[in-house]
Amino acid sequence: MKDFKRYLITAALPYANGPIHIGHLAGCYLPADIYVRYLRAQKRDVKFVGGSDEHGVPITIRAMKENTTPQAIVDKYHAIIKESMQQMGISFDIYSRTSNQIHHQTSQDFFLNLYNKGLFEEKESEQYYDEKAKVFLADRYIIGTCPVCGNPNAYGDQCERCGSSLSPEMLINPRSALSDATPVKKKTKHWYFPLQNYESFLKQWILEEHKEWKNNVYGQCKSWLDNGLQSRAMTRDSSWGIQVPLPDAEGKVLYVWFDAPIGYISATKELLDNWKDYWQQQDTKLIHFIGKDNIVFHCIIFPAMLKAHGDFVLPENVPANEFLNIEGEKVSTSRNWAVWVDEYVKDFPGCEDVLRYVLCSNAPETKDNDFTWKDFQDKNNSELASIFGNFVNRTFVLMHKLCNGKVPKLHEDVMDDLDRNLIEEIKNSKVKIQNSIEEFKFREALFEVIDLSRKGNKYMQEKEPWKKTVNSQQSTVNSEEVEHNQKLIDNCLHLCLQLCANLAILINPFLPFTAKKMLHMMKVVDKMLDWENAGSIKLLSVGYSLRAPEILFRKIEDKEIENQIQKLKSGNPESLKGIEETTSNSKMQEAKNSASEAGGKPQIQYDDFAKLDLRVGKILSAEKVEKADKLLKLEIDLGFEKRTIVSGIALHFKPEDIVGKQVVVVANLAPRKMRGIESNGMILMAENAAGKLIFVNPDEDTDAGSVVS
Ligand code: B3M
Ligand code: ZN
Repeated sequence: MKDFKRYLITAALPYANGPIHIGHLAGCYLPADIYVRYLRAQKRDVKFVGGSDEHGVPITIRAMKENTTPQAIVDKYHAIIKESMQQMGISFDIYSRTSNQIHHQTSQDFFLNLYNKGLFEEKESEQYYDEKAKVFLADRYIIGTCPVCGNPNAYGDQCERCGSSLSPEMLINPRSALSDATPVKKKTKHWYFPLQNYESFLKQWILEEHKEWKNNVYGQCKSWLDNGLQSRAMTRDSSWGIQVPLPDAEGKVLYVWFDAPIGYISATKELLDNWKDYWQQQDTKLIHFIGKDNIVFHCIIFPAMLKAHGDFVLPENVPANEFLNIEGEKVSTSRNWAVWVDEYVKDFPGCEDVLRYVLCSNAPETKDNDFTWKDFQDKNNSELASIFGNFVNRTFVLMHKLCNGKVPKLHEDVMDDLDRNLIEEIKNSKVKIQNSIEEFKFREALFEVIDLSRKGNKYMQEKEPWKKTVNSQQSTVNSEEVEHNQKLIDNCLHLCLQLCANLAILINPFLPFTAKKMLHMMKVVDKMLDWENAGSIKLLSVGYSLRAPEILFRKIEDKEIENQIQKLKSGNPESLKGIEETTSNSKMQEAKNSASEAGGKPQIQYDDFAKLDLRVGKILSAEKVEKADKLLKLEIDLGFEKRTIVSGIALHFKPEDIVGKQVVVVANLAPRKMRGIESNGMILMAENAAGKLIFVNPDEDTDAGSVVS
């Protein structure tokens, strides 16, 4: 095994086009953070870098939707994301952003390095252009009818309903997702990176030299390499991004996947004067934590770029996770089927570690996994609170009750097998946990920590120190017996306290806030958490007085869980957060799974439909709702009465533009309060593939109140 002197850990740069959700945490931020905290506790030389990815089409689309500039979008979401990371304890040494000058410079230098070596192919091609929006359109932003299944909202690269791979030419009635204009062909020049030239290097490096990579990662790489690589354009036509640093490149920017991974280098430069040690010394262990949709970029394209440049180390491992589903369904930001981190921390203050625990113990390490609120509650109540928290709490309570609040002695003369076994378990657990973490098996490692606390509970239950107290008033008790019993109590609580100290060290990478609380209770300094201390039963000195216990994990009530499920299912427009991450599916060719997204709700009976009272209405007035940038308050004429309806469409329409429009209204929807306004019904909207909203209304002017059936 190679001897590494320093570690450089990266976690994927999230697009600053929306807040992060728990899928992001489970995918890469949490595992990266656990690993880094473990390495720090091991006193290894480690740097953890990350930042926001602020370029690319997702940002420009979002800006168009919110009717603002890309810069305003990235400023807003970078701040939100950065705060969420901090709140969840993701302990980056630097969380930077790709709009920083240093990153622009670093990326341009990188590009020029390859350019000057003559490594790019310059090619002219015809690409689709939106004359209304004045932009070239990526395939994904061309929508039309699928020639195979007739889906009217198929993308230019793929139909999400039938799974066919498409090209824009194949679409019937193609239109721009941005403006609805019919795309036209226009000539444009770009710089292509011939990945095929790196095929044999990649095959050797990954398929031969990195057989230890996780199966899901290795398998994906193998299939890319087996299928053969091709040249890829590393530039785009756009006004947002990093200028191509060449004289004849007006209006051209670097492809976002060219510049984003270089962001890891720029962030390290920003952090350290000696950044080159981390990027250019062969004894650096570089590890990229990412989600599975980023594998090809981190294992194939970026390493080929690094190789072509020649000055940099290659990643030693890329432990990508699979996806986290929610309540059995894929995360969908456009449908708001997601649990947002910024909302979680507001809804569950002080429970950051609970989320860390649930996401880690359920992490999609080898396959897609499911997050459910019920499971969240169970894991908190019956594992964290009832096992781990309970053990620590009992230990402290009994120590105060039976040992004057001080660490009691360990009396060798009365030690028995139970005591010796527990000491063994403490030592063994450390080794198991350590091995699992080193292999990126964080679920397994966390399970071991909880299991050790379970063993603590069992030990205490068998020892029953509370039964050993004797009432000294009792005349029958002789002093020898009292002394003996006190020794047994001492031994039990001595070992339980040492176990608590061990648990603090072992849980620290996973649940750092909890470890901190435990340090406070034990009145010890951070240094105690050094990994080398784990396994020892000499962490707390005899006679040292400790604080009263704090509750580490409160119970989570049914009501809280019901509220979350309700919030999720209502698709609450107030929290309509994002547009779909548009790239991952096409990258992954995963469309087969998404039939349900494309219209696969379960079948209903006519009676179900007949329950709806659908009416034609007319918008009489519309105004913005204060402090809710997504809501409009509408007055709607339903013929037989006027209604107030609050609708989450404010980002899509100006109030003055929609007055007088006819709409279809669900007239018998139970009233609901939003921002203090009672909403009586709902208007129907269609959403196109790019997330643009379109009114559903009758073909010709129709009397208000007309029944729709
Ligand atoms: N922003 C894509 C994503 O969030 C991208 C990752 C960049 S890592 C260099 O899936
Ligand atoms: Zn289709």
